[in-house]
Amino acid sequence: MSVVTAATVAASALVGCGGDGANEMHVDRPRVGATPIGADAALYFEITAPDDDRLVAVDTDVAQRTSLHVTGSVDGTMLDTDAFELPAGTPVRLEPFGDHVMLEQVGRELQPGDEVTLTLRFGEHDPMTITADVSQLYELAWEDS
Ligand SMILES: [Cu+2]
Repeated sequence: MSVVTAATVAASALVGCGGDGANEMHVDRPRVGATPIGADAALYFEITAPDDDRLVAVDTDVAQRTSLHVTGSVDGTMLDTDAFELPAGTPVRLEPFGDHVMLEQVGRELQPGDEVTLTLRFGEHDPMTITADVSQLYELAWEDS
């Protein structure tokens, strides 16, 4: 009896480890604000890292360059940062009036309903390609979650 029990426990443990992408970066609701050609667009999402990591860069064809920005709490000034820290298992939210990725001088108008492809680059994890929905500015907040 005890042998059967041990085997059952071992099988359950294997299923628990293998499922649900435990080693994967998880990105929720990537979205970009609608922006006229030549202007700067903000990218927001929520990201959860499987292990301690940092987001160090974002690549995309739609912008001349990208920056990681933190928004100062006093006057709303946007400041460059080298990376966003991603503590293991902790959702990190980029959102209006907070941290965000700036897509600078977009090469085409970004209209609601468009999609933008981006590659996230990390300190440790492999690069990850995501697709962000272009949304009206008033749709960018997290109020529905
Ligand atoms: Cu910015």
